[in-house]
Amino acid sequence: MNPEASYEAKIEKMQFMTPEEKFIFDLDGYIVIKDVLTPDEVSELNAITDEKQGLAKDQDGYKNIGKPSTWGAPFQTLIDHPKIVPYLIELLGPKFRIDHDYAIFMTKGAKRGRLHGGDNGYEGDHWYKYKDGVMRNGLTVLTYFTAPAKKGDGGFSCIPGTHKTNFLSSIPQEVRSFEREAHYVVQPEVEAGDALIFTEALVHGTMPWTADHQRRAFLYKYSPGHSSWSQNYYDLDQYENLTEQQKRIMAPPSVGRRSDSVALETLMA
Ligand SMILES: O=C(O)CCC(=O)C(=O)O
Repeated sequence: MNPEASYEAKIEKMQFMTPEEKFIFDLDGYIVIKDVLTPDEVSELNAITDEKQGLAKDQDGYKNIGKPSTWGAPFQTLIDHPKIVPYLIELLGPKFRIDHDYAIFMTKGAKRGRLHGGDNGYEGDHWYKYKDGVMRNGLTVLTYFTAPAKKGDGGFSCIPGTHKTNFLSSIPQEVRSFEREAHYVVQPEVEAGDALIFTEALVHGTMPWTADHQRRAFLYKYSPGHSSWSQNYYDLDQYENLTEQQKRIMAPPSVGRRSDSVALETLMA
């Protein structure tokens, strides 16, 4: 076969992220993508959320609910939202798969997870690599926001650049637990409709929520096609009208003859 005709050769020439976006992700280990969802999409997702979140156990203002992707078409679409797919291909490769998804809701005063993550060398799934112009990641999180997180509101926070740190074990415990503020811990600001992608190789966590409005974040987590963080794979029977592309993205991990998640014709359209 003419190697020029291969999928890899063709997509190598495509721009999935701008040079500046690649620079930012490589530098920081995360990137905020503005205005991924329209105001109408945000309203639709919030209306469904109002109904669904009542089912979850409230843990002192914190709720974690599994599989929002099963909450109907608007949430199913988030699996392969067209504005997000280019980032997934660039960061996880053409055979990326969805690993698991869940929602986080927090009300004022709610506290949760310490700073964690990072490529600690033994967990295996939290990694970031760069070679010859190509970035690749292990488990990678795409968070959609349907409520804003302004400066100081709390929620997602991280230590930019730690996906490449050589001093992971040197982060003080009181910084990890948010008991001591440190200038190198940041809480990225987002608006409703924005999305944020980060590699689990980045040190990250959940700052206490301080805003009057509820935090609403939907975490769709992806792996390269050959790996899985979760012990469980997607049950397609829980979904209606899945597209062939979504079925490929939801397939269990594999290596040999795995289909590309997004067909070349779709990319070139
Ligand atoms: O968005 C957040 O609150 C952080 C989520 C988190 O810690 C994770 O995905 O491992």
